[in-house]
Amino acid sequence: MWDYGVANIAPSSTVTASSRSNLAGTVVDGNNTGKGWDDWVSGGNFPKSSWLAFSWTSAQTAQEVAVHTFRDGGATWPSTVGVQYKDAAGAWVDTEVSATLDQSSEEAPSVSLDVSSLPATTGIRLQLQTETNTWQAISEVQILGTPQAQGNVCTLPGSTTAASFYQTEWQTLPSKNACDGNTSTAWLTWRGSGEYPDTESFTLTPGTAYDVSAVTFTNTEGSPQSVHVTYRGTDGLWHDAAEPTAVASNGTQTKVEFAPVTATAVRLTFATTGTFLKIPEIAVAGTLATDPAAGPSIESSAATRCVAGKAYVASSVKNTGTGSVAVEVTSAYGEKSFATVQPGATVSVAQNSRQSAIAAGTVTVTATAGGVTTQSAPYAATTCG
Ligand SMILES: [Ca+2]
Ligand SMILES: [Ca+2]
Repeated sequence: MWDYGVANIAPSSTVTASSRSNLAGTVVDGNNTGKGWDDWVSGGNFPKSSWLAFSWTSAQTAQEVAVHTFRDGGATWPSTVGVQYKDAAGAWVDTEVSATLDQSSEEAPSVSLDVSSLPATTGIRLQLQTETNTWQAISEVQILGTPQAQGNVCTLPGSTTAASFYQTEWQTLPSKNACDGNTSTAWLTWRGSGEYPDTESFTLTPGTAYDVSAVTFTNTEGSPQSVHVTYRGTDGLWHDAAEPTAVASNGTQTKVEFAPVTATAVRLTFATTGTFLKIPEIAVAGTLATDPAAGPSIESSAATRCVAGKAYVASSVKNTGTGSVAVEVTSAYGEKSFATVQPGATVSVAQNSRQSAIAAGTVTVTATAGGVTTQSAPYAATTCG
């Protein structure tokens, strides 16, 4: 089951730490169990208080922070983890959100912090406090947040990239350079050996599902022959998005457009027989995918009223979504169906109990449009006459 509309936005943040900054990146490398960052210092006097901070260039809406600690020969994890966020002025603000970790655990604990009460923010900082005289070790931090609704999926928070190869002889020009919004940095597959494989690939993983419809890039060096765009669907399998397309001459944009596909990853496989490629930016146009199994959006209510001394249950259902829905209203006094309720429209039904007094109850409302939404609308007891 794919988790629609939620992505780990921690890997797209800039991670900083109170100490041992060179290890900070290991808490967002996707490895939840390996040795990551710690606040170890020499001399045996360990910090009782350390922090890890995650910053983004635009405000993010976070729902949950998962902290995976690491057992480094003993209970090398915090006693408590507290959450701060960055306000609009850039100051760190304390919150009530914190977790206590079991110091007697045999296994390194993982904790989940509910941060859904926090405002949208450009930064989240974890305050790590320990009561023991040892270092604090964190394997990984995942921050589940709401991804951006649409745009260039390549540069959106939550997206990560990988490549079959990048020019590593000087530790530079990795695949992420093609998704940093900066045309002066590039992904390069040049090899000093001059021996080139027949293909090089670039894989974009957004962290959630996007409806993707176009890929554009401009090659600047080497002479890749073609590009084949494939995607990983919500079924976990790879499919063709488009037929292989010739790469335009250097300096000219190549654009591959196709009918929208719901993708959890997008891969560009370049034919590079005898050559390499250099691409400053790859743009992947996408819109956040919605769960097709989710039911339609409705609002329902019920109340009682008296007509000629008899109690009626009056129900109304509003279609608050963007497509038409079928609605069924069922109470103890009958049922009523509406085959088509247009977006924004409200339908009402009054069901006669044929009694002067009725007890409190509920009306069941079912709306169907692909998926099914069921709501219960309560009404109070009433006496007429
Ligand atoms: Ca890690
Ligand atoms: Ca770039």
